[in-house]
Amino acid sequence: MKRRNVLAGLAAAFTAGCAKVGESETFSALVDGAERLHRGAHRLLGGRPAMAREYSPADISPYFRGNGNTDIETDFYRAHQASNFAEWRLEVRGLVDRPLCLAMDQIRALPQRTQITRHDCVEGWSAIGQWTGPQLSTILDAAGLQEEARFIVFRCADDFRGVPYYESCDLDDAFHPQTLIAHELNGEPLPVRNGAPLRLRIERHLGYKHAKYLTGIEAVASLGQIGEGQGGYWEDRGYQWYAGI
Ligand SMILES: Nc1nc2c(c(=O)[nH]1)N[C@H]1C(S)=C(S)[C@@H](COP(=O)(O)O)O[C@H]1N2
Ligand SMILES: [Mo]
Repeated sequence: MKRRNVLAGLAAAFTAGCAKVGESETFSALVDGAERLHRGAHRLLGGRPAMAREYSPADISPYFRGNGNTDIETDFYRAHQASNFAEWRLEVRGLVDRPLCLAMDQIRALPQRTQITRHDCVEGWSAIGQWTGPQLSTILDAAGLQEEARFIVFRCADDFRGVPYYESCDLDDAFHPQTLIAHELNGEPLPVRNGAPLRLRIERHLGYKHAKYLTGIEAVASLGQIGEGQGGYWEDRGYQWYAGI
């Protein structure tokens, strides 16, 4: 898909985030801004270019188990589940020129990537699955990262005993071609246990980095003020932030 078509699709999502609806700029302003700030391809040249191994359809695990939280017992989540997540929104905010409020249809209308990868959990299990969704870089380019942005924080709908789950990554991983906002597993909408309706795929990293139940993406200059300051729910409890594999 041509870049301009992508941005045309996203123009409607530019509403200064999910809280305030109805403030939209002209389409041309959006295109100009996004092209000026396009930088994904350049970042990869200096970063960690290696791709995670991709597998063939025959390798797909018959059942992709759920781990950590595998359901959310809140009225918020139950209401979205009852309507098949048709009204779910992904808010893109923080150090961006154009905060976005992305509807599921808009996320599905972006250029999609499908990849078959192996998920490795520190608890000692692995599974191979096929994931589909837009690359995170497409969404970040549309929002326009500001110069001060250094990390992307992923906000989730679930918590453990009232402490919200969250994750984060640096810009090399955020713009990596295999970093997806996935809405399908094995060709079907994500099951609830695997993070319906949206979850991060950040291949080359351990399982806990792959934030499920995504509600927001936030560009920040530092992780110090978020959660306990270590960059993720499990990182705040002693796990490594750069959980590379
Ligand atoms: N929001 C959220 N994301 C999460 C978790 C969680 O509990 N909540 N668990 C993590 C862990 S430890 C793993 S191994 C994977 C599990 O993904 P799965 O449930 O699709 O197998 O999700 C990760 N992302
Ligand atoms: Mo895990």
